[in-house]
Amino acid sequence: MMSNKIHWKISYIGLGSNQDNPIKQIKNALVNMGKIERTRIIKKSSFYETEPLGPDQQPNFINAAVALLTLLDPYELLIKLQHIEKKQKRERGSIRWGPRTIDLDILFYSNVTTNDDRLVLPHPEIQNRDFVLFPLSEIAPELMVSEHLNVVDLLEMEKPQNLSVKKIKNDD
Ligand code: A4P
Ligand code: MG
Repeated sequence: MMSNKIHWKISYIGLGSNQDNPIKQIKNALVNMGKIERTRIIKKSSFYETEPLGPDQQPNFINAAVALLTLLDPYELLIKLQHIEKKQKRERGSIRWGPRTIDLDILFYSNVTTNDDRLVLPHPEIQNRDFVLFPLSEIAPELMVSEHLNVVDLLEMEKPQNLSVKKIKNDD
């Protein structure tokens, strides 16, 4: 009777929004991610208000991170996340330019490394982005990002751009 072959994998997802009520967008994305089949959210970070990386003339972002356990493979998970992005963009009409309502990036999927047109794992910019490292440090401080450096080590290092990241009060 002990023949179950299920293999839950841990994955870390970065969430970002700077348009159309970003806090609401992140909350909606968390609800939607909670409904992904064969997947469970096991940890959630606080929300952070972060200065935009990239074009200056855009609102601050709200960023957060979650840990998932999933039976989906990385590409299946990516498709589910893209469905959520699509759903949350469609609800407020289609602005083609400018900031995004919701961005869901797979930061890590177990110890998988890939580099193709659809998916790059681990996400290649983690170490340069305090808006990813701060939320990640709450849910996975010891996670090794490069061969020798974990999330907390990287958080302490100087970044090319010194963009502000502030934890915000969360009402839930
Ligand atoms: N893709 C490849 N690897 C991955 C992965 N690990 N996770 C592909 C998710 N998607 C991945 O994504 C473009 C393509 O990346 C997808 O088709 C997917 O197959 P996208 O979400 O359509 O485009 P994007 O996210 O706008 O592009 P890009 O270049 O990934 O932007 P970034 O790096 O995500 O940056 N400033 C602050 N403060 N906070 C932010 O969250 N985010 C961005 C967007 C810029 N500045 C920011 C923030
Ligand atoms: Mg993205």
